Amino acid sequence: MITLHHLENSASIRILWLLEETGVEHEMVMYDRDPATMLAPDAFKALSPFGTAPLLTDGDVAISESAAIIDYVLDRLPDSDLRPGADDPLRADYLFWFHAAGATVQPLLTMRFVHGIASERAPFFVRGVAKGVLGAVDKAFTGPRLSAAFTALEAQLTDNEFIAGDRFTAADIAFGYTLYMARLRGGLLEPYPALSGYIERMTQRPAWLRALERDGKFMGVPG
Ligand SMILES: N[C@@H](CCC(=O)N[C@@H](CS)C(=O)NCC(=O)O)C(=O)O
Repeated sequence: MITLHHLENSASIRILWLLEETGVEHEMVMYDRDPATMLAPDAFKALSPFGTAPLLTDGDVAISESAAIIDYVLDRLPDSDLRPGADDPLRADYLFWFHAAGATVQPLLTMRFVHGIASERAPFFVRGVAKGVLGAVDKAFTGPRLSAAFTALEAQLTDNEFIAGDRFTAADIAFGYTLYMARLRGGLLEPYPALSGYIERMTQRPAWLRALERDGKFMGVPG
């Protein structure tokens, strides 16, 4: 039996959403973050190869990394159309966007978020310097790359209802969470109407709403 070890306020919500979209049988165990560090608790870290969420176990298997878990779950569902196959016209777009979410856009957002916290928490006598250095990193690297990604996504979602084209795929699950967080933290999607509309549509999907309900407190949303 698959078990989702579900860390509060984390990318684990992606996997809960996937499990709700697919109806794959599973159990869920909830973990709160360590209140002092806001990291995963030791009991969770002991199970996870990198100590991070999402984490899924299946007998002796313990697998983390969102994209790996999505593939692991979809391997059990050969008839699912959530992962366009080799001959599917959506294949190339699917592969690109599915991997872009976790490999490029999410790390950029995380970097920006962590730099923001680092600036705020720096000792007051170096705070100005920290803000200056991290602000320069954002201006030269993180910001332009995020803008390029959001501009490409905006074009894709102006022409298509879903990330990979005309149907819902696992690329929407990968990006849906990432864009949800981009909207939540700092209103980054405001200049992008197609992206904003897209995330509105994604968050009305019954499976997303069921995932939120089961989580019960994701980013302050009551279940
Ligand atoms: N690339 C990884 C990112 C994993 C990651 O950074 N997870 C965060 C939550 S979104 C985490 O586990 N934080 C708690 C910790 O590091 O202890 C994935 O998508 O699975």
